[in-house]
Amino acid sequence: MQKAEYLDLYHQMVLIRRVEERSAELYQQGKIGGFLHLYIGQEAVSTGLIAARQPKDRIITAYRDHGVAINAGIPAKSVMAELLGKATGISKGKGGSMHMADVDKNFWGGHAVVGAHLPIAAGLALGDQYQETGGVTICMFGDGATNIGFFHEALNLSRVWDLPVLWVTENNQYGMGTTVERASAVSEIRQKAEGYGIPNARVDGMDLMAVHAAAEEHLAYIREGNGPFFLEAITYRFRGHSMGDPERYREKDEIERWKEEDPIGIYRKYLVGKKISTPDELDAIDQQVEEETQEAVEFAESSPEPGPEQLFEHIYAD
Ligand SMILES: Cc1ncc(C[n+]2csc(CCOP(=O)(O)OP(=O)(O)O)c2C)c(N)n1
Ligand SMILES: [Mg+2]
Repeated sequence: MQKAEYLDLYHQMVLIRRVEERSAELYQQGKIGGFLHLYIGQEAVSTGLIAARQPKDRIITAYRDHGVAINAGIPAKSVMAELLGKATGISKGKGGSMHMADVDKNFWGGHAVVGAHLPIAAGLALGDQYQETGGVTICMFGDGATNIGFFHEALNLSRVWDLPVLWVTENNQYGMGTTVERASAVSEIRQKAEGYGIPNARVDGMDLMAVHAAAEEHLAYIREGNGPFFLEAITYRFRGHSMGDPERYREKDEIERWKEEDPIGIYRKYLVGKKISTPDELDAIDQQVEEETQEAVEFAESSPEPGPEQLFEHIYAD
């Protein structure tokens, strides 16, 4: 990668972090309705994956999707406006936190029902295979989603039909307040791919460069026509499951230990250690992100809400 690309990835991770910190404040002020699931702590996973994709590769994820939207190239102001339910939002203010999407950027959402987007990913990949586009579908989902029937149906078919899908489980150790060990028969989630004959690997999801290298390798493998690959990214969410989670299921010490592995901190050290950048240069990016986030908040707050006539728009395809 060129220096500008390294810095762009830093910019993306810091932007996700700041946009989400600000959205947590706006939520507490009652300006965001519904659920709000923050990606803070997990930024390196989608940043690394999406940096390795080609524009023809599709992305689909669950409800922890604000960061994924930013990585997919959706401007912070469109994400923020969507969070506030404004007409200028990426889903015209009718999707909200869990339903960010932009097909022009090959970002297929944002899905609220746990595991439900995995069969959709298989369908997208089937379309690409049929039309010989050479595109790969990158499908991200939580550890909890791997206990759901959809997961097993989708993985099975992806092998039967050798679909071009990169399955990525973000093992953040919990499904809401339940530890992986309490809900999953195997705690090394990638083992579940073995049952469907899908090659698999684990990666440190706090290390952007490790995720990026893994994504490049596995996307190339899939593109060669080998069928699906399964990647387990080991990660952690620093905030509650969603806003208002009392977090009685985990110790403060555990959160603090994981914060020492902050993906942004690790990447800063990498950039400075490898002499790709300097602390001053990175601080300047932090400042730029601060301004960009402030502009996004102002844009969202001053945007109009969708009118009542919008209730009947975008329900059926023409
Ligand atoms: C089918 C279904 N069952 C239950 C829920 C409620 N629910 C929302 S998030 C969640 C936990 C999912 O955990 P995981 O897949 O690990 O994702 P994470 O929140 O950790 O990113 C549950 C059970 C839901 N949205 N859909
Ligand atoms: Mg989880």
